[in-house]
Amino acid sequence: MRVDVRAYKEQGHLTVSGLFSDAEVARFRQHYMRMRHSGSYPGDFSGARAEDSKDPLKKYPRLIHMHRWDQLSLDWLLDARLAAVFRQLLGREPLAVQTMLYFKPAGARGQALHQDQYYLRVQPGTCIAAWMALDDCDEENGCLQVVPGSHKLPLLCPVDADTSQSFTDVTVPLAADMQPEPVLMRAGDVFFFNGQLIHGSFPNRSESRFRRALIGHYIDGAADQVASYYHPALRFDGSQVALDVSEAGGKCGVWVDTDGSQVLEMAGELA
Ligand SMILES: O=C(O)CCC(=O)C(=O)O
Repeated sequence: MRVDVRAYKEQGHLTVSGLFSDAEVARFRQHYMRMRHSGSYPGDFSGARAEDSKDPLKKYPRLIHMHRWDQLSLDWLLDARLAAVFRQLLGREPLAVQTMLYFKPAGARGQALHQDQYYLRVQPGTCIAAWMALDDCDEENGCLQVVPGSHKLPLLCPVDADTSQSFTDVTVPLAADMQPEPVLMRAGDVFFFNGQLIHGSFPNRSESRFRRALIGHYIDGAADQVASYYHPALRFDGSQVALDVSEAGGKCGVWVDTDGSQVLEMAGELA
């Protein structure tokens, strides 16, 4: 299957429709619902302000790094179809570092706009995500939102997020002419996006619909450093790669008004 590499490079994202079948998606849904209902796992995270007992994410916290202890998750993370898309988009296979499962039940908060590289701190290069919809997603159930082309920006300095809308507590400010756009997807579609792309999601406003997603995070195949939380990195054959831990800190961008327009100045320091 050929994918539109030019669109990916221009926009910083690309949807590959129907990459996984209905039967596979049904199996993933059943597998992760069973996993969620049968206990708690390292890294379960229901978010900032999670003390609110009515928060739906209390019952459905995000799962993380399941590939470290769940074979189905590892098999998906290293699936040959994902590798084939990556080879086209990047010219080589990346290294796999993370899985996550977002359940996002009805009424759940979203995740404020952010850049993944803020967390992964890949050097050199950046990260890339494969975000697979396990339910059809649209604005009602809190689909992904992205700012097309924003992958060309450096890391922006984070500010506090509104935790009534987001289960994470940091976000990035947008310039006045930047607007997030919804990413409408069918279950089984996979959305690939660059680690600098500004993205996130709004709350699930539906009465009863889940918006489940299986997410893989990968890093540039030539990278030699990533933040410690993401070790070990894996090749697509499952073997581990020894990388260094990237340093915290570095410069980040802030929007500054200059003669009526906003420009980005690298005036801030990352924590
Ligand atoms: O699924 C969402 O709502 C946000 C996911 C996300 O931000 C990510 O995978 O980095």
